[in-house]
Amino acid sequence: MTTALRQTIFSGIQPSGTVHLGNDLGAIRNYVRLQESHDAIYCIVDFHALTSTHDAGLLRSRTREMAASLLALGLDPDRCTLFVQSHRPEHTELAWLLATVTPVSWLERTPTYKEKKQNQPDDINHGLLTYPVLQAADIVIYKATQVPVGRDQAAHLELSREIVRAFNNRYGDTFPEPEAVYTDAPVVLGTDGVKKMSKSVGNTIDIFGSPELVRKQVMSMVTDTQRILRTDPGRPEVCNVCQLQRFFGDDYEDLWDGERTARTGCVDMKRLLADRIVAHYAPARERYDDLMAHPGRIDDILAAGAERLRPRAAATMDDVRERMGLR
Ligand code: AQP
Repeated sequence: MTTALRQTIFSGIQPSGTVHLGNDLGAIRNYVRLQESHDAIYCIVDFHALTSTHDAGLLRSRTREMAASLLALGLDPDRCTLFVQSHRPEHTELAWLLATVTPVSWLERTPTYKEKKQNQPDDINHGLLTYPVLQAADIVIYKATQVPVGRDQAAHLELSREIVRAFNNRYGDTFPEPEAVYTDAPVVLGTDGVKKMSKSVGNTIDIFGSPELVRKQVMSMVTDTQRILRTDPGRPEVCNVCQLQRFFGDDYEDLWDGERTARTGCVDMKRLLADRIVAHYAPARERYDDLMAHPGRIDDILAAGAERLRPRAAATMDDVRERMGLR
């Protein structure tokens, strides 16, 4: 793998066990695409997950499951580096150093922090507040310039850029300002058709779930709420099922036409979408099952990824410690 002339990209994903359609269409598709052209580094962010997952066994198994999911969806350890955040502890050291240039007010205004405060009122731990600082450290420790993410991460990315600016202002030009890279589905709506597809909302389509589960989730999707009768014309622009058809076949315009003219009904469209999603992810599901039957293979890939990054993380930390007077 020639990385010298390639731009570095970095993205992290939480070890939440199940990958949903929003993760794939909003981010993972870009991970797979960009590993061909970039020095691509992908990280399973278990330190971040500790802000809401407190069961050690669960975190361990979810970390492996997330690795298997990413590999099954197309990440190739010969084309990218896949590793686990806690296997490169330099991330947390850098996060502390970046925290010293980050005003608390920047963190308190982060939308995800405000959301989490509402979602887990009994567990507003310090990690939730400083999450974006660790995220900035994850990205800049490898001097990544681009970050493939869904649009829900836009505020965090902007904060990473501000933190980089603050650090560079104080200690001299050290880190590039990272930019977000979006897919053509930067925000995938959930089955409720209103909120972003999200595990904590419970509106997901679980792409590695059983075909029965995927069908059930798709059939529960809210469509065009103004289309009451089967004979009413549909509005594909506002129907989430129609929107998702764009990613599973080349005939979506034809399908949309069927909706507009009431040639097809919402139930027909949902059945078709469910069949297509199940068929599309069937090969990945098989690869996932195969990987999970050989956990040693997954662990070896993750260990090799962390090891490959050791000299890069060390070089950045040497430079940063020098600049900050820690020698
Ligand atoms: N609905 C979405 N549309 C587009 N992109 C999305 N991403 C997540 N949901 C959508 C992107 O997927 C990547 C991994 O995100 P994460 O680690 O934050 O994943 P998550 O925990 O699975 O996201 P959830 O479901 O929204 O988690 P909760 O509910 O726990 O907060 C990121 O690039 C993200 O933008």
